[in-house]
Amino acid sequence: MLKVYLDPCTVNCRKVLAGLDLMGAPFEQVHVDYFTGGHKSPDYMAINPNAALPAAVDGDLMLPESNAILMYAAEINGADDYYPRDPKIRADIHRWMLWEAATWFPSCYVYLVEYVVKPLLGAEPDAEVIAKEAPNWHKLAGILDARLAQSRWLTGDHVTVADIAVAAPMHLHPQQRLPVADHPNLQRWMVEGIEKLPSWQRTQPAVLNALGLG
Ligand SMILES: N[C@@H](CCC(=O)N[C@@H](CS)C(=O)NCC(=O)O)C(=O)O
Repeated sequence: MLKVYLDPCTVNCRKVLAGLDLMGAPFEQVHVDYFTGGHKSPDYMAINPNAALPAAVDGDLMLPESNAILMYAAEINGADDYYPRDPKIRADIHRWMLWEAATWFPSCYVYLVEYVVKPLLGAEPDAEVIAKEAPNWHKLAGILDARLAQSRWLTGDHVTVADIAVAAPMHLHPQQRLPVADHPNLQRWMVEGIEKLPSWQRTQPAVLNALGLG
């Protein structure tokens, strides 16, 4: 069975938990404590040399990268509803998941650090850091908003792993103070789509509890 090493409070771990839940994939969860640096231990780094969470193991396969884990889990579980085999839909899913990891996650992460992580550590958010990132965040959010003006979910009428991947970096959007209200289609998708999914709701308490926000 797929073994997944994670700490549910982090963005990319929550992504994997919500995605595996969505597709009903069986897995064994191994807790690696992010705040005490469990991801930097030699044992964990033998699995993921990037010293980042999450990672998965299936027999001799060691698989870092949250999006790669979701694609693999969908493949071995035949979760075609959430990772359709149609080449054009699949290409579109890959496009959004690659875009998420390369650009969307880093931008949303700036807000997460300033408005969630720093206050947790007793530090003040830096308004200048946010002001510097804001134009880039709005540019990216506008790309999502334009896409979501055309369909209910990112790649059409059905929710897929791409929706979960792109939603994860904004999973604490009220606390992150992400200005989602400026992008009505993005807001509708997040609040009335993603946040209504049972798999999303089931994986929210662990995040809030771990961060003391519950
Ligand atoms: N592209 C990677 C990013 C993984 C990542 O950056 N994970 C964060 C937690 S969300 C982490 O463990 N960072 C290492 C650190 O903060 O020391 C993925 O999608 O899995």
